[in-house]
Amino acid sequence: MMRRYQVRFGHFDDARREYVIDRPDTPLPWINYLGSEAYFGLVSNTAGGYSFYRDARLRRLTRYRYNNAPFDLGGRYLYVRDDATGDYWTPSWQPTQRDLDEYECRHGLSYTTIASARGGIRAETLFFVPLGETLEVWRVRVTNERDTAADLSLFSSVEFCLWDAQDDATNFQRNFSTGQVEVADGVIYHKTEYRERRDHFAYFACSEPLAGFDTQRDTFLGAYRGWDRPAAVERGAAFDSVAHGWAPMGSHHVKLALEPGETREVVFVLGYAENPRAEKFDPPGSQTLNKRHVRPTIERWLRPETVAEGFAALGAHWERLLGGFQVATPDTDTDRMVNIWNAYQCMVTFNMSRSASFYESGIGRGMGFRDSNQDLVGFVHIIPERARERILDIAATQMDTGGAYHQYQPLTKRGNNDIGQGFNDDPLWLILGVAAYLKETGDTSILDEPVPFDNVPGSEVPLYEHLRRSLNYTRERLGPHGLPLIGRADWNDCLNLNCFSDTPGEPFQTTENATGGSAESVFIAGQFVLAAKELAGIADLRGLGDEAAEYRAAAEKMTGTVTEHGWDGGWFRRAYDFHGRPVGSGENDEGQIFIEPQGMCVLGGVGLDDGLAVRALDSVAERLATPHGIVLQQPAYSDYRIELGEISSYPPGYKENAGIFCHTNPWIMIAETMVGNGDRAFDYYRRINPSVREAISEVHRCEPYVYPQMIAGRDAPTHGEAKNSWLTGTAAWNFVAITQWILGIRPELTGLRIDPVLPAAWSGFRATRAYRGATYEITVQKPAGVTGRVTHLLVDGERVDGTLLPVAPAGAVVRVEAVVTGPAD
Ligand code: BGC
Ligand code: IFM
Repeated sequence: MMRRYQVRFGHFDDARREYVIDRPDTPLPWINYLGSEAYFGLVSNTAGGYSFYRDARLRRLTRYRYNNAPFDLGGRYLYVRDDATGDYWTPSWQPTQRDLDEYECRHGLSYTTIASARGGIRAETLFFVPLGETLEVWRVRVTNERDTAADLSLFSSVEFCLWDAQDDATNFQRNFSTGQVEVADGVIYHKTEYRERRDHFAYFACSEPLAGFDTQRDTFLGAYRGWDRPAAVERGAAFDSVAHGWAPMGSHHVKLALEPGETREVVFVLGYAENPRAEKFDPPGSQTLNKRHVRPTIERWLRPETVAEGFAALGAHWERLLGGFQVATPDTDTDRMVNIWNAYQCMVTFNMSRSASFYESGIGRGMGFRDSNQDLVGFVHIIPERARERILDIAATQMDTGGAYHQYQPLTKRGNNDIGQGFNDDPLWLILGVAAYLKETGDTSILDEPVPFDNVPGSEVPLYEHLRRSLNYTRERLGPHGLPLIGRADWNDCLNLNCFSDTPGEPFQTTENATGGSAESVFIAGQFVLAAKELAGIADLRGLGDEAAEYRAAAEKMTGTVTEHGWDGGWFRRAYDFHGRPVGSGENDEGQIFIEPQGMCVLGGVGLDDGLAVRALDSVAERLATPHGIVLQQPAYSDYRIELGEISSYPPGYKENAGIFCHTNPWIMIAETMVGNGDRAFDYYRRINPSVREAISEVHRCEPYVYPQMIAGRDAPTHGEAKNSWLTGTAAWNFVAITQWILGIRPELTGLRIDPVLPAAWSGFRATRAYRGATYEITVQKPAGVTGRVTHLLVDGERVDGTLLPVAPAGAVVRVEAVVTGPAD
């Protein structure tokens, strides 16, 4: 299939909450995620992708090859063979790429279907992970649409990863000899390392009697062959191979004789199991797998009724999750992102942090301290109890100094030092994450939960004490201007300002000098002001009035410092480098203005009273905004500069060097609402909204249903091209920007506020919002052309002055009407 030039590669089916891809050769693999609790998988529109249990690095079930072409190669491939002619193909198009007469992939909420037809044989596969299970189901329906009978073969295939994906990708000399499988009653068990330190295995089962199986990849494929022409499929018979070392895989061969018009359903189940230590061997001392306890699960999920019920339960689950917040605005792109895709992406980022996508390897990173706190800001209203658990997990990795590991491993929940420590913004995000949780739930009991430092038993203190230490961490680390020390970096991982060297041209950076260096961050200053005010509100809730006043005073003082040393005349400076020179200043030849402090300082309230905020935001509009979104800084660095670090290592227009780093854009949207500019806020919102950008899919190239981390900036030859889709804080922050600030439905510590800042052209909107057990049916009216704010609410017909809703009893359904009044635009 040669690619035709075209703008779109599919369409949204909002009623079914699906994105429908109608040709397989999308500009890049367009993917989806399976699973939402412990067992996860990635699946592309051509069935590429892999699966893991809890931890993409330590419990990888199926193998993925990094930097492959295309980059989703390796997957859940099914092969259909017409046994009369020997013609064979993959209904997912990849990897055989044989022409298909029809093709349709539907990515839905935690499931994907791929349907296609060739030569009168239709195959439709549904992939999903049932709730509460550690397995995935593939339900394949094969239909003979010919007017003659068809003798077909169906082959499944997965390649097993040898569990620790890092080791699997590097330690071949060992791993070529460790692979072990067992085939019993038609089920393929992958049990490599079952005998040693771990006690787990994978199973791959099929609902039909088998004509054969394979478990050794190179037998199945044949020598010098790839997944596009496996020998077993080509000859129409499996080899019944049993892997001893090399590359264990799983393949079932099923024969299907279909009458004209007949459909057969075949179910495959791929799962993960652990044995209690005592039952490891069966009988004790032998090397036979104890598989008794998984047989009932396997048998249950191979039954079509169980699959149908499990899939219906998944749909009901998502209906419950999303039903608590739905909006109807004049803008379809807004509605579908808020109601479906943005919320869904928040859930995926919450589960994955930045670990596993087609841009993140799953072996490079665990859960980010900073990232995971921000992810829950967008997700907390969907499953507050999981947000609670996450907060406690994150806080338990914090040091008693208030400092943080930058990342922790999801399986062990222990901090890892892969990237190191000393990102000085990290601790403050914990305050912001906890504040978001409290605003949503009102559950102050979390503050008294005993939480250890660095997971050391016996070191437990109430969570509230962790928050105090987070704030103090910044206060104890101020630089020459009284601004917070940046450490290794702040939110911008690539701004490494303590990168100094005794030898010109030689980078020299150790954790010690990086954290102890003297470079300062105006971004952290803004974040500190925000966090100190949040913590003051939390202290008030605990009746600690004096402490709250002290935090407010600290916020005030830092505001003064920012105004004195962080203001450049038209915008907020970004930082001071190790040598005390400003970064993000008109004094610089490049990198004169950065987006992050303009957003974060205004979010903290800096500049709202004295007009600095408005001036900073005007500078953003003039210097940083492009039709594809707002770039991170300007002018881009044209060369590497040792005193700035990694940021200057990117070519101009990419990533942190003046790319459109989407995560930062919603901070500006929020800031614009704070100064009352709904038109600008919403305009910025639409510039990076993936649904809006669907119309330019051949430029944007990434999935049109989720946010990417980055869109190439104006200095890049590929301006407008997206990269790093899915795992980005953009998801959470855009959700917050549109729902809490533009639509203005904003949880606060004392209740829900309704304070929209809308585009002038809108004539209002409606929303349903579940909040602390009650449901609010909200109508906001606004004459088109008017700008302004809501001054009072009608709550079940009763007037309430201001914009804060009284908290209703759990179970209540409350009608809220709000009218925007103000000047004509
Ligand atoms: C940035 C990368 C950077 C990495 C270093 C990421 O968040 O986007 O550009 O190399 O962090 O930690
Ligand atoms: O802030 C970081 C984030 O933690 C990971 N992705 C890139 C961002 C900016 O550097």
